[in-house]
Amino acid sequence: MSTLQRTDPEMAAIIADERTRQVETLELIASENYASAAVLEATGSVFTNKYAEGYPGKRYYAGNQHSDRVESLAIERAQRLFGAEHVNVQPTSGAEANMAAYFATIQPGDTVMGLSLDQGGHLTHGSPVNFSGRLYRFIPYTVDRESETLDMAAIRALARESRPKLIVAGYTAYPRRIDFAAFADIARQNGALLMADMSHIAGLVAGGQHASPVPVSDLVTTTTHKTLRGPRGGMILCKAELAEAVDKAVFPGTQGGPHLHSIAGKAVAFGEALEPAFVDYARQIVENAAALAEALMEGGLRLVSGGTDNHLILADCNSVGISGLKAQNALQGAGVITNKNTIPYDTRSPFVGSGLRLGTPALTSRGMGPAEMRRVASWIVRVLKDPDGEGVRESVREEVAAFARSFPVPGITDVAIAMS
Ligand code: DSN
Repeated sequence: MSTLQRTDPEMAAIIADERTRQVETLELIASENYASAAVLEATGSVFTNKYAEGYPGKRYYAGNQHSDRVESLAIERAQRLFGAEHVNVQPTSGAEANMAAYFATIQPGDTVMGLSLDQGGHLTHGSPVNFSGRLYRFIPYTVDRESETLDMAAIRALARESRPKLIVAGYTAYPRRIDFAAFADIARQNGALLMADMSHIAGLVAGGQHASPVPVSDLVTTTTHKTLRGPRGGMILCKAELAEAVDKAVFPGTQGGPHLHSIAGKAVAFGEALEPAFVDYARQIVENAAALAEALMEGGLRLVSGGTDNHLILADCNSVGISGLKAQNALQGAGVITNKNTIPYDTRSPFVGSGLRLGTPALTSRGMGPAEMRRVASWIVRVLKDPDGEGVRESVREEVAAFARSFPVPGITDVAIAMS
């Protein structure tokens, strides 16, 4: 029996249920993944006990000799992984990283350009209900109505007209490659700084499957838990001249004590991403997304922009006559976990949405390939074509659970969890 089972059986049971759910369902949420057993171990370590306000060598409390080693190792590995001049590994999330990046570079009221949330941006890219939209004057850019891809000429014209101090490039529901070099040129020509938010594609960048924003951006923010497969958390990479401003904006500007246990997990994940095998993993994510996209289109689903170049797919559920919400819920009933999403120029509310976002990082972490993606697509199409059919849902759920159980889950079924 584990310590938790003995001391808090109620919580132990909830965690066991979640572990079973993660093993028996197919995880297709594009921003989720399975951290390795090593990442989980470091994240659950005794560093959860330590306060370490400040930075390596300059802490406000005593007893930080090992904290300094943890944070320095994370920084050094992140610098090597992404070729960054300076890295701050303390942001506790992507939103915190973005807040600190803004605090380091712009003032309240300044003009910023970002893709709006309903077109595939992020809350912290200027949504009116978020601090970003409340503090700064965000001018949203959009994707082209026909191609549903970023129109760099239109973005260039908008920058010329609106003269932003900062341009944000990086998205949560954009299935195509991002031309960071073109964004950098637009920023330079218009006297703006470029901030890339590579949260979704950080693992693809690390694995050489997407052009890196690091060399051409003034600063880059990211989460560490999506394609990068680390613990929940954020990070900022920047040019040397922004180092001091970024560090001050993180601490004491927006955060207190760093989460050293998460930073330990980040260091382990960066170490894993530095291994040659991570290139194969990143390549497999992209190949799997392409295979899934093709099979979904053959099954009659329209995909936003007509396909994918990265780890994610945005399906237009209008093509099968239902909303994104209905699709998400029907698939959940069949053990296929996705999320509803708006599509560009959506006419439905964000809570309902016309889109369904699907990603391959988590299934790829379980060792699946294109053949498995085609099976997954056939289950998705079966359910979406009969979303009210309980019989279909039931039989797909049984097939999915048996199929899912036959693929190991990193950090769950590849380790002996102390259960007895
Ligand atoms: N929630 C993340 C996503 O799903 O893309 C963004 O913060």
